[in-house]
Amino acid sequence: MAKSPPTRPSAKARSGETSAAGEILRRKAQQTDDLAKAIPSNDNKPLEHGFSQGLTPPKGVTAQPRSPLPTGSTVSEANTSEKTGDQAAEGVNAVHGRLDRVRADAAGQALTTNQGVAIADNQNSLKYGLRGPVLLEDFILRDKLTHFDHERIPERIVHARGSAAHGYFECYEPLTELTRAAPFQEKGKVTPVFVRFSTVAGERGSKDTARDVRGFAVKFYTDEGNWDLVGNNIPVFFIQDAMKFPDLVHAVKAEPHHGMPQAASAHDTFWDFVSLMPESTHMLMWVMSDRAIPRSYATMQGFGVHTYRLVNAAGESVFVKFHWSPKAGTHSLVWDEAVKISGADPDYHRRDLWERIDAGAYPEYELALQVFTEEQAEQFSFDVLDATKIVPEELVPLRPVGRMVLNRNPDNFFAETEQVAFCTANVVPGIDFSNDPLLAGRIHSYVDTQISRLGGPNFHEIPINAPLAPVHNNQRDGMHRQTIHRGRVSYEPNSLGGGCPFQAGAAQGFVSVPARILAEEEQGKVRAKPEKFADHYTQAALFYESQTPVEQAHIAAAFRFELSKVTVPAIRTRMVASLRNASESLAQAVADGLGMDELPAPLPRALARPAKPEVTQSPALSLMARPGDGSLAGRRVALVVAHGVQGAAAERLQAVLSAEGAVAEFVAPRVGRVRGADGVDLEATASLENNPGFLYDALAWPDGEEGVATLAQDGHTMESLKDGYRHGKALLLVGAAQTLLDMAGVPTTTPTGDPDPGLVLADGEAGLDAFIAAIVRHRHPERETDPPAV
Ligand code: HDE
Repeated sequence: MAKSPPTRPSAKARSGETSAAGEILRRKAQQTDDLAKAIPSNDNKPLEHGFSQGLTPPKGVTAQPRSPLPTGSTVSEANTSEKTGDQAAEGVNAVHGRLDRVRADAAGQALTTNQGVAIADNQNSLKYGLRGPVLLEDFILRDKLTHFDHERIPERIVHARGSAAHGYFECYEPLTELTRAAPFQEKGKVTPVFVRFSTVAGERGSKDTARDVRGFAVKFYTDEGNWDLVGNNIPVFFIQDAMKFPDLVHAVKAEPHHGMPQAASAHDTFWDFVSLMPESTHMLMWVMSDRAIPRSYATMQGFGVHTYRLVNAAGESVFVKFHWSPKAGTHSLVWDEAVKISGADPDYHRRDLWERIDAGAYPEYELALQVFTEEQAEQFSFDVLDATKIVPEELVPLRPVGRMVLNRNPDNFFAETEQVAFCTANVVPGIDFSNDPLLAGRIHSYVDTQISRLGGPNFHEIPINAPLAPVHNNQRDGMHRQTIHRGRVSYEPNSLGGGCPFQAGAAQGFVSVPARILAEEEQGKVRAKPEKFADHYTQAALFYESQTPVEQAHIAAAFRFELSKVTVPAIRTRMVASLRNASESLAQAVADGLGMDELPAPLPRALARPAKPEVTQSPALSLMARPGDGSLAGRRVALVVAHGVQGAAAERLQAVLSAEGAVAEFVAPRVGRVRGADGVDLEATASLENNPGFLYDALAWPDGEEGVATLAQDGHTMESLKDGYRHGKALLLVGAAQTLLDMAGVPTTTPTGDPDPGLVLADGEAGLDAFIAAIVRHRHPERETDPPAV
């Protein structure tokens, strides 16, 4: 094999003059022959056989051309123009790589057609006379309308509604003993990421605050290709086998006859299906918990859900589960609040993500791994290939390995957020799959769906999807191909391209971990599940029993709400019968809520005697287990004011909260200037009408008799105060503002007669400190009653 670097012919040597003499063609022929001779045979062929050879594929046979001549498409490539650009740089595919080359900016530029022809008049169609017919020859009008007519692409079948951001992943320490995956090779190694969060059931234009699972999909642009960790904010799933996914999705989406309800599981078909699929029970617990109504994308966890594998350079593999934990802590909305927000601001989570990043309060998440061996997994009471099961943290602790920071908003929603195509099939050397049957279906499904959603097999060339790592293969053509492949070789093995692109071999390339050896009786084609998959209730009980009483009450209330929307009594009964197998007290609470006089008999269980679980309480499963870093970053506080407020004190309140990282804004009956009683005027950036109080994390009413009197006349004030109280938020009422409490019927003690920890009535610095502490606590559920007293 020739080792010396290829020499490039100078531009002069490649000019038309010389080629006219035939010299260049003669050299091309000579060098092509030399190249072909350098690979006299395919020496790797004998290595393609046998099991052990299969584990360590060899590097492909390759030879270096003497110059770019023999592998080029044409000898005229040195005749460059502004359009062709320079002669192809060897080993480069510029379609991939950084986004700069496709970012467009029209500043200072004239309007053109898609062919780059400047448009003189963008106001009128071309007509025959002022009042005459429009002419077919108006290519400018047709260029514009034709493109417009095709501006939409099919939305995602699930996870249609989403929002995304750019950022990076930073590795804490080398994990080389576990994996050869590029992001984990060095301490401080930074890998760019693009992350898309989503709801599942609703259409693209649906509300953000639906009760639903949230997608948490991360695309790592690693040095060795793209790795997509396409997860959710809930660590388990409804079903165990991909065969059931279309059924699940058909059941949860709007019912097909009338297209309702939008973005909601509270309807007959969903509950009909899940009550007949008892393996859903564990996931139902999570989806009925406040996890399914997160406060923001920055305050929810993420999970890879399936068991994956890590593989080190020696080919040794362990099982792994991936966990993302938000630095800001896990915080959720309450249901009444989520319902109201969906009306006032359907873009609530999208806006929150955008504003946090624009304000520099970057969402941050720590990545932790649960690592265990195949032998350990064999001993667990549950099957790690069953996506309806977690591996409790108490059984296998979390090992933090890095952090992810989202620090840049996309430039263009469509080009990036909409066109990004996540595929569970996208793994890199060092990451591999387990035999989870749900995962297997996903490995097929994502690529398949992108082909129709993004219009063909070349969606990997769309800039947001293109890896930073170079791409070279013999795939060709198809709709919307961007790459202009140089040369005439598009097959392997070859000698005319010097064997390139050559097979990378085991040292550099992706090698699948050889499958686990199966017991003799497991060998053979079969459509069935492993026995442990039949335990449908043990972990549902574990989740429910690990929640705080408030969380349990919210779960019961959510089941009650959802099932009260079910119109078929038999489905309600069936669901309550199923819940009895997970928790008698929950089943009873739900039955009471639905006015059922007696509990139905429990549903028959698929497994009479499930294995004894290792863990029966897991405090880590409570949302309260991750309160966050105690900062106010990203919290929105309404300072409710009207003419006659004490301006200076209100300004100070705003300054202190802002210094703590909160977004504190003046909200008045109308936007604009608010006159302070002390001569200090304020600027209201929102009104109680355009931004109702329930859109804020906390509310404060500064002092000032005249201002308070005005607010007392405004029904929005009372609603804001009542909502703030009902939703458990931190409330500060200073001086005269405290009279509003009585008017709104808001008590100052909790139902048990204790002081309300979220209601701050103190003045001055003490009041401020108490208010900040109350906001950090996020919610004050001590005041909750069911039904709400206020
Ligand atoms: Fe998906 N899923 N899914 N899913 N999923 C899609 O891919 C599918 C599953 C998840 O922000 C689709 O590009 C099957 C589990 C996320 O663009 C589709 C099965 C988990 C996203 C698809 C599952 C997910 C998707 C629709 C059962 C959590 C949004 C459009 C075998 C671990 C990604 C698309 C984004 C999207 C198929 C189950 C997460 C149709 C067949 C389990 C976060 O390919």
